[in-house]
Amino acid sequence: MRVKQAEFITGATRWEELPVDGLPEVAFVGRSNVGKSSLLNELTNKSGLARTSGTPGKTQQFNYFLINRELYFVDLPGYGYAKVSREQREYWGRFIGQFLTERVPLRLVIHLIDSRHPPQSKDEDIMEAMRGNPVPYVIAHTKIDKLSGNKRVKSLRTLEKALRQRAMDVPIVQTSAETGEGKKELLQWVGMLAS
Ligand SMILES: Nc1nc2c(ncn2[C@@H]2O[C@H](COP(=O)(O)OP(=O)(O)OP(=O)(O)O)[C@@H](O)[C@H]2O)c(=O)[nH]1
Ligand SMILES: [Mg+2]
Repeated sequence: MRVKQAEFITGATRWEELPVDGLPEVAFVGRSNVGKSSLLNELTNKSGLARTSGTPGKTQQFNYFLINRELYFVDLPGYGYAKVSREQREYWGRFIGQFLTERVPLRLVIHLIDSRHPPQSKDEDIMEAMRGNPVPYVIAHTKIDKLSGNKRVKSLRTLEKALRQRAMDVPIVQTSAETGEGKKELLQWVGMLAS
């Protein structure tokens, strides 16, 4: 698919605030600072659309962006960031868990995992939430521009192993918001599964 138009619609902090128009939704989920907002900007060709930051914990809402007037990209708050208050973390943890399992218009979950590290326990929580979940699930292995040759292959193998241990067969796309690597492939998944 090609993104011709992208605009911010709303930021929700409670379930009651989520849109009720029923348009298909693509969720960007992952640990704080993994690059969710940056990847969303890259996919929409709009560098300032979603706010990004070097400081984790930037996104504190479910931010809805309407794409081509036909579906939403939803930029989720990062989970697992220690410096956000414990209540706040638990709140988002529950909200995200409920969203992944109960949100009716959800058509695709893009789980971002930092390619420089093996999956962390919070990543494994998301994998578990998606195991047996009928909603299509794709992993974006982010910041791949920071790895070269051998390290790229190694990190991919580590992730594949974590999935195999759960008997999960999940497409993995290596992405970079810096170089645009993986953009086309990820948008193909969106086009195929969500629109
Ligand atoms: N080198 C490199 N840096 C990236 C990439 N994607 C994001 N970053 C950097 O990583 C930091 C975090 O990016 P964000 O997009 O704000 O991350 P986020 O997942 O939205 O973070 P929260 O909203 O806090 O959960 C920023 O400093 C980005 O510039 C990438 O593909 N390559
Ligand atoms: Mg963000």
